[in-house]
Amino acid sequence: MKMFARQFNNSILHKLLVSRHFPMPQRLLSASVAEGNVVVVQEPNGGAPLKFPSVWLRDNCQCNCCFHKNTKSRQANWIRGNVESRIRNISGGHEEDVVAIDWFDDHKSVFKLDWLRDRDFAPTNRERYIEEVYKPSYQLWSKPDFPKVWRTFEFKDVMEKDGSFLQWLESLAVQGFSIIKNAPHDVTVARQLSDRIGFIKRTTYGEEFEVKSKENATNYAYLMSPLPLHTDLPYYEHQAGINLLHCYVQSLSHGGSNLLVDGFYVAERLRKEFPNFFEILLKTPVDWYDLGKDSGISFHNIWRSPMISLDVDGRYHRINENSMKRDSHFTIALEDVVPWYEAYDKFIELAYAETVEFKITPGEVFAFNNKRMLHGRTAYEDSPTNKRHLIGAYVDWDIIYSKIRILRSHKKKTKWN
Ligand code: OGA
Ligand code: NM2
Ligand code: ZN
Ligand code: ZN
Repeated sequence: MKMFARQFNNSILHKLLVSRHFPMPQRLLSASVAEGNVVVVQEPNGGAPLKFPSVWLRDNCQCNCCFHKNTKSRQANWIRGNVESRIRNISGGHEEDVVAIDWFDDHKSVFKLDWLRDRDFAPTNRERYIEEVYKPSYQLWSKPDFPKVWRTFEFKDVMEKDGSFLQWLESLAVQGFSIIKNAPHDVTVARQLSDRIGFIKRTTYGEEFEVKSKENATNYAYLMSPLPLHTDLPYYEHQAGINLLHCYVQSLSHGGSNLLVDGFYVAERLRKEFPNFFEILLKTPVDWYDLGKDSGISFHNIWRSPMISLDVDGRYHRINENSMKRDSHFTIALEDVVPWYEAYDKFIELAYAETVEFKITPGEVFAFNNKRMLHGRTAYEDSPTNKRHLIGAYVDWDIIYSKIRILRSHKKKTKWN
C-alpha cells in the first residue's frame, strides 16, 4: 500500500517534471527504440549513437521511487521487474539534454545525457571506465626497464599534498613499487602513511611489524639470513595488498640489500616462452601455510592457490611464491607433482634473471604491491652498535583503489552519480 502511494506520487512528479522540461522548442537529441528493445540515442552533433537495452534502462531508472539518492542504491526490487520492459513512448530532450521514457506499465523515467554517456556499452567507453575509474593498467617491467620505472616521492609531499599522494598511489598501481624519501626517524612512519591512505591491515603479525633479527625468531624474515624472492602472506585468502617497509636502521654490513622483480612480467615471459609451464602454474593449487606463534598468539593458516592467478578480464591478479611458506603437504595428484616442479623451476629461473638489487637507507620507505612484486633481501650481519631494523605495515588494495578514485574525482571535480 505504501509502495503504491509512493509510485503514484512519483508519476505525478514525473508529469510535472516532463512538462516543465519539454515546452517543445527545437529538438536536441533523438531517441528511438531499435530491434531487440535497444534504445538508440543520437546526439545532435553526430558521433556514434549511444545504445542501451531497455531492460537495463528500466532497471536503472533514476526516479525517487526506483533509486534512493542518498544511499546511491537501487531500491526498485527486481521482483517487480520485467525483462521485456516495453516502451510506450520515448523522446529526446528539447531544452535539456535528457531522454524521457514512458513505459507500458505506466512508469516514467528521465535520464540525463551525461549519465547515459558515462554508461554507454560501446567497448571504448567500457575500457575508459575500467582504466579511469576501476583500476589503472599495470605497466610490466623487465630488469633493463628498472631505471625507467623507478619513482621517488618526498615523505612531506605525500603526507601534505594530494597531488603527490595520488601520484604515489598510482605508482603502486602502475609500476608496482616506489620509494618515499626523507621520512622522519620515527617509529610511526609506516602507520602515518597507512592512516593517510585509510587504515592498516592487521595480520597475525600485528599492525606494524618489526623486521629485525630476533632471538627465537618465529618468522624467517626475522633472521639475518638471505630472504629469497617471495610475496608476504600467500597463506591468506585475504592477502595484504601493499607492503610498506620503513627503513629505520640499515645494516652497515655488506648485505641487507633489497631484491625486487615484477612477478607479473615474469608470468608474462613464462606465458610467451613456455606456455605449457604457464598453464601448469595457473591451474595447479599449492598449499601455502603459516604455522606458528607471534606475540603469544598461535596460528595455523592455510590457503590453497596456484602460483599465478588472473582476474575476470584475464589480467594478472596475484602471484604466490614463498618457499618458506610452501607446505610439505601438497594436495595434488601424484602424477601432477613432477610437472609442477618443472614449471616452478622455470618460473624461479626467470624471476632471478629479472631481479634488481638496491639498498634502501634510513628515512626511506619501500612500498610495493605485495600481490605482484616478488621481493627479498641479501644476508646481513648485525653488530652491537648497528642492528638492522625495518618497520612494516600492510594496507589492502580495496582501501587504496578507493582513495585513488576519490582523489581522481576531486581532481576532475566529478562525482560518481
Ligand atoms: C619481509 C621482507 C625485506 C627486508 O619481512 O617479508 O620482505 O629487506 N623483508 O628485510
Ligand atoms: N612478516 C614480515 O608471509 C610471511 O611470512 C613473510 C611477514 C613476518 C610480517 C613475512
Ligand atoms: Zn523509476
Ligand atoms: Zn617480504
